[in-house]
Amino acid sequence: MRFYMTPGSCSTGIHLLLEELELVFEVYLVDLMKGENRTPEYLALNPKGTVPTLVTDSGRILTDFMSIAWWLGRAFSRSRLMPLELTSELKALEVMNYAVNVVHGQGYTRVFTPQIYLPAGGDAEPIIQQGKQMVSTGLAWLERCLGQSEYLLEQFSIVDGALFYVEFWADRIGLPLPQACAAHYQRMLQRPAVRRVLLEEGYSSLYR
Ligand SMILES: N[C@@H](CCC(=O)N[C@@H](CS)C(=O)NCC(=O)O)C(=O)O
Repeated sequence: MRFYMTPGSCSTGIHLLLEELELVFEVYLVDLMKGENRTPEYLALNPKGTVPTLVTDSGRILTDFMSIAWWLGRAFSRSRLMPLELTSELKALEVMNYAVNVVHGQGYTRVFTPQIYLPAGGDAEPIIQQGKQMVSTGLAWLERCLGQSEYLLEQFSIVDGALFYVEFWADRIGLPLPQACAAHYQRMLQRPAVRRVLLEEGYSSLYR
């Protein structure tokens, strides 16, 4: 398996699922700052120019967080990272979609890349603030989904990978996490696979 990732990006959520599943995979680092996601070679693999990308052992190319997470859950179902019955499956889709496409895709994208929402030379600050507001609203909804539970579904699952990375980014930019998300984030940080991933990706400061 070949895994294309950027440390500290949304691919961290997939990286931790790969580690939780104890899979053997080769890592290919994609430096977004250097535009390595826009090279002809990378675009031939993933025309969207995004990370994560996963190339399975059978050569299937997966290029989207939810599809990769879903495939991992299904392909390695004995590890039980995948919801088993319809109600949990629907919750998994709803929560993952919201974390990935709303909190990340609409909120954090404004915080990290405000320029894509602005005419050249425009003031980035209002866009960043709007993004932070969207993230906070989104996290409040995710907190309601968590309720009093340790994980989003009955047990740790692929969905926690998505929630983790939007919590991790809030921590990185100093945005307060709602109480249940803060507890979930801490719980995730203590998981051996998550710890391994964060140390590998250069975040040892989280464990000091
Ligand atoms: N919806 C995509 C979003 C992936 C995404 O936006 N990844 C970011 C890194 S967190 C990226 O590759 N950005 C580079 C770009 O869009 O040019 C997914 O689920 O994988």
